[in-house]
Amino acid sequence: MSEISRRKLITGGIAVAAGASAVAVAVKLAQRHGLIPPDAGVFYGPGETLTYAAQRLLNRHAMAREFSRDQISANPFANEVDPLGDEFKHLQAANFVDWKVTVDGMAARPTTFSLAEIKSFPTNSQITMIGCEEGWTYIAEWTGVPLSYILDRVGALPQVRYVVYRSFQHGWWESIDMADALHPQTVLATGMNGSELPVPFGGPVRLRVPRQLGYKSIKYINHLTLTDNPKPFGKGGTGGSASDAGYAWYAGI
Ligand SMILES: Nc1nc2c(c(=O)[nH]1)N[C@H]1C(S)=C(S)[C@@H](COP(=O)(O)O)O[C@H]1N2
Ligand SMILES: [Mo]
Repeated sequence: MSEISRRKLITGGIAVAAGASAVAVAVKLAQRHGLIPPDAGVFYGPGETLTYAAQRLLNRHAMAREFSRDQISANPFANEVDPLGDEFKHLQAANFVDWKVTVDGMAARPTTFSLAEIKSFPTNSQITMIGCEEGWTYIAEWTGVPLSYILDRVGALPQVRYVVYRSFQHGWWESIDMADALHPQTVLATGMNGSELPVPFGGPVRLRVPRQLGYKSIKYINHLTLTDNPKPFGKGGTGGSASDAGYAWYAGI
């Protein structure tokens, strides 16, 4: 069973056990605390909101499970991506020296960083599992600069509530709230299993969000925007390309 259908079952189970009125109360509580995912009321109903709110009230600081080095998958599976195009090939041929990551939006010091700058920042490493909504998983070690460091560096303003992150690959983008953006395991990864992050796995830069399903770990990151509202981004008003396509915006695991 895929992670998403498993999650639906669990959510459904909670809703049935609690009864519809208890769900309504929980949704009111969630509203009071501002714990409403951007896609609420679009494709997903109170059940999804409840999952998100429960996670945020109970698990805000929880860490994604970390594994030992001997549990790293021998043959990690890189999900196929659409062709990356000539511009990407040129950047790759030059070892990505001209790769840039722009950070803009609600920041005191919006900045465009070179890949070399990103790599010069303090890093941490984590051995975590990535799981696709289609059911497969693998375990790897990712190394990168915590997103919180980048936010600090550009002077994120207090009103920032979401980080929108976009891929060089047109149409691939997501957003996360501050609980995930400031989480110590959320990193702009440039390394994997002790080497440079390979292109099939999102090199040169991927946002690794280990507390959510794989589709939130966008590859080929070149643009971050700090905002108080991710809805105007993209076409569907749900805060991400996966949620615009009908998956949950909050894909916590
Ligand atoms: N730019 C970009 N990022 C992406 C994707 C993609 O096709 N393009 N696929 C997503 C999906 S659906 C999953 S499950 C993971 C897969 O990660 P992997 O290739 O390391 O297995 O990457 C995510 N990030
Ligand atoms: Mo996926």
